[in-house]
Amino acid sequence: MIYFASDVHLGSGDPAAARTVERRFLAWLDFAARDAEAIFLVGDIFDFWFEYPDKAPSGFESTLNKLTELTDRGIRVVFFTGNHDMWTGKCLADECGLEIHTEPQVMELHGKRLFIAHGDNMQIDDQLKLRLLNRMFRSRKLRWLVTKLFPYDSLIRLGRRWSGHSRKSHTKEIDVEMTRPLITYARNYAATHADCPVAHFVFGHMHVARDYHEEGLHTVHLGSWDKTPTYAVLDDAGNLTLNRFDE
Ligand SMILES: [Mn+2]
Repeated sequence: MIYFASDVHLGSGDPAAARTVERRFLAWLDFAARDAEAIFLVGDIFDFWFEYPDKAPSGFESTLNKLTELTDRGIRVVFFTGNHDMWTGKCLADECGLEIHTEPQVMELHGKRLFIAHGDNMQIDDQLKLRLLNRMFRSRKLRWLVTKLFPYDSLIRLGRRWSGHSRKSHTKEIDVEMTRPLITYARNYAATHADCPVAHFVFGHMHVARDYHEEGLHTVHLGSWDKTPTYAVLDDAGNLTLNRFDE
């Protein structure tokens, strides 16, 4: 079995809320690990993650220990960066053993082709501001400069404030229609890659759980974890389903 989750946003909200979500996520990792060959974390697992060359954010020790335990046991854990946690470094990759991807990937899993992406940098060709932000956030030079200009603690403080603000401005109007640009993206992708068809598209980012089917297209949108945790599972026959996690 292969499991998928996104948008856990660990560390967001007040400490009690953050602890509840982390406890839930740890319970889900244990649940998935019972029969998982692989666990895909499809972006925004952390509400704000920024690694300096020699320093990683504190407060996520339970999660990091659990992820390390899983990779030590031989479970493949694949981490797609989201717009809140794209600044990964050796802590997640080397110490926890995660396989990191910063771009959408097409992978063959259980005999099916899957297109997997967080979903934050897609269908934005006509949105100049988002395109600029996307380039800025992904710039290696700028990241290097930030680590020189800002002491670690002040960057983390700033980042957490930005994350909270960004999330609030997004959660106001959550509705299922927000998945439409990603469905359009998938439809276009399918039309231009008819020679090697994708069986399932997996996206996060919109914080709406949706299992969408139309003729020749299947997209799964992983929801956020603040209220109703959802995850997807790919069974050995290559069927992908969206589920709700009840502890
Ligand atoms: Mn998110």
